[in-house]
Amino acid sequence: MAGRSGSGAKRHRLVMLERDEATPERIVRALRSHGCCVARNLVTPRVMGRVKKELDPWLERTPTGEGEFIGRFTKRVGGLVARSPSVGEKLAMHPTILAVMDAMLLGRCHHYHLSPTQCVSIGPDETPQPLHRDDAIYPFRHPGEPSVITVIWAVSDFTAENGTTQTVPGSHLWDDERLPGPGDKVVQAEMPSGSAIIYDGALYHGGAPNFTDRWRTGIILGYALGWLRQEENQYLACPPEVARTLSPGLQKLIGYQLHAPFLGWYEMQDPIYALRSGDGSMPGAGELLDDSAGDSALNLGSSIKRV
Ligand SMILES: O=C(O)CCC(=O)C(=O)O
Ligand SMILES: [Fe+2]
Repeated sequence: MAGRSGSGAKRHRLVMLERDEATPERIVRALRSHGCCVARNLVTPRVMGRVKKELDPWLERTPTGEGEFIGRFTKRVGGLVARSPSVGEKLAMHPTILAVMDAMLLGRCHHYHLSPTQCVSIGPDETPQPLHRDDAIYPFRHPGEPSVITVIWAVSDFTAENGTTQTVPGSHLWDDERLPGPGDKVVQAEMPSGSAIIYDGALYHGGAPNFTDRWRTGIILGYALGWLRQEENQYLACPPEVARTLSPGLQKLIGYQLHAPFLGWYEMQDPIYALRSGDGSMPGAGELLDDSAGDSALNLGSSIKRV
């Protein structure tokens, strides 16, 4: 595909934008060219302070994991929309982030949805996480149009010493055979608390080793095409009784929304029905076909691996 077929002579980099420069247009340009972009200080210390307060009790009661990929000195807490109102309403629904997702994902779906939500707290002595692609959970060939865009929010400062996310700029353009090697430039996403790194799910990246005696805490929020299965099961993480308390936009973002023409129905209704009903009455089947579905340009055939 033109523009995504190789690294060429271009020097790839991790684009860093200050809050006032971090317009959706500039972030999208960086994502298309380099696969990654840092928006510094995108939310205020007050917002991140609230996020931290809501998540600390969950981190305290969560043990470290056990595995090369997930780490042995790293804590991971999911279900963040249910567990932290500020993560849902202030980070997942951040207007700049949503505008970026509109531009990056709406060409191939009628709406996108939140896929994984995970707080990742990397402890002292943690070793590097293997470099990987977040979109490897889906059987698409690379290079191709993005199916996943990930945002990692810095709750604590991210530094070169404490395990910041590391990236291989330009690697979103690589094919499926090429893997990161010694000749590839790995760039650390150093950024203060309240910043976010946004990257194409095809970009090679991973958590870095933590050489300090403090925890590095970040929040992964992935957004995926609305017709793909979400990485984290949002209906278990956020069942109707919890989802009912969220704003309508966030309810839709986590998946309580029909994808045209009729994907994801419940009782033959748009799944938002599950949040609005509750008196025990049965609905008649609804006519779910959406007229706009006919013109959807979901041109998938050549980009899906044979399965
Ligand atoms: O914590 C990080 O910096 C990266 C984590 C990550 O990429 C992952 O777990 O998929
Ligand atoms: Fe990742």
